[in-house]
Amino acid sequence: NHTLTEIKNQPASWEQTLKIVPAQWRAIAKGLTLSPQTQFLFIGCGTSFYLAQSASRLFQAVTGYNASAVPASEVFLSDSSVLSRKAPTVAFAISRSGTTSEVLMAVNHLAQHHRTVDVIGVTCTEGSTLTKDTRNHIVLSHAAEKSVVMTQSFTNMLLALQWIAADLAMRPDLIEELERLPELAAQSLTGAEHFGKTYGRTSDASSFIFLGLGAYYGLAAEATLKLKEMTQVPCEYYTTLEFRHGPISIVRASTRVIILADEAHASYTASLVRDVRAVEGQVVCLTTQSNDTLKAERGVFALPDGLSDWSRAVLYMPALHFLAYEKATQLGFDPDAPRNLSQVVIL
Ligand code: F1P
Repeated sequence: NHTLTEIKNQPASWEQTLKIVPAQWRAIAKGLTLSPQTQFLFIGCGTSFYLAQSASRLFQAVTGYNASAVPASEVFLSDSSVLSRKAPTVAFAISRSGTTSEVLMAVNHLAQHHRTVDVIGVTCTEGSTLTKDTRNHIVLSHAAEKSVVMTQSFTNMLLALQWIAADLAMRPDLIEELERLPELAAQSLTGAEHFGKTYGRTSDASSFIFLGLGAYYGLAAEATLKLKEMTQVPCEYYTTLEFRHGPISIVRASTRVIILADEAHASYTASLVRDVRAVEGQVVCLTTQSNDTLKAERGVFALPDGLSDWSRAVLYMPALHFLAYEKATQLGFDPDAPRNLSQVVIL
């Protein structure tokens, strides 16, 4: 069972990522010239696009550089709406396989039509086309997967990009927080699996909504994609408070709303929890142990305390991976063989 093994391997693979990324990044950083106008662009497809979304928000929040994310295809299909010819650009091209067509097409488009853009590949596959087509790349071979669905590759590539952001921002305090993640993930893994069993295997929910804001929006999107890939149950994601503006109309008693709750906005989250309950929806928050505002709302899965909202991001994912895995098991699907999917999509 590859998927389960890869979900459980995250504490160990995160540790390895934190060991190898500093040297890889420093070699790249030496050749980069950044100005206050530099903008960072994150591109990818599928899971790697959601990773790009989350990474761009984490990047801008801590470095102050303008950062954005687009699906890789838009770099060559909607070039002028994506790239500014006025601002110097550094692009991170993200792909586990390093062979997804749109990512390679975007990288080649940049090389031909935007020669001043510095492109940095981020992949789990040494020797892939992406590593051949980019002079600079971050390679996390230990986070590669046998499973079609991406689990540890997502969190490891995100963690690598967070480390890079913290380094660029000269924030040793955040680097220290990131270095605590493997141990915190190991300690909370049993709890994360229990979360998956409770809300995936034992619960009768037949549709799911994932909510997150800021950098957590990309995580909510990825949680949705995992569940969709492994189970095909109806599932959607929204940025947290937007859910009230229309989508809440789809909530029924069989709908499970899962909120990736940050510490900073607990009172807003608590009021949303009450709104969902008022329309008979089932709701659970993923938040920290000491979040008393949300604890009072019941239905809380407690993540370890002591980290900033910024550093905690990847810690939400194992519980959401287990949820998708356990729901697939409940419905009799093989999580290793998702319907209609293959490891790589080639155009
Ligand atoms: C991206 C991706 C996956 C998805 C599917 C096809 O792959 O879209 O997110 O699960 O299996 O490929 P990659 O570019 O990161 O290798």
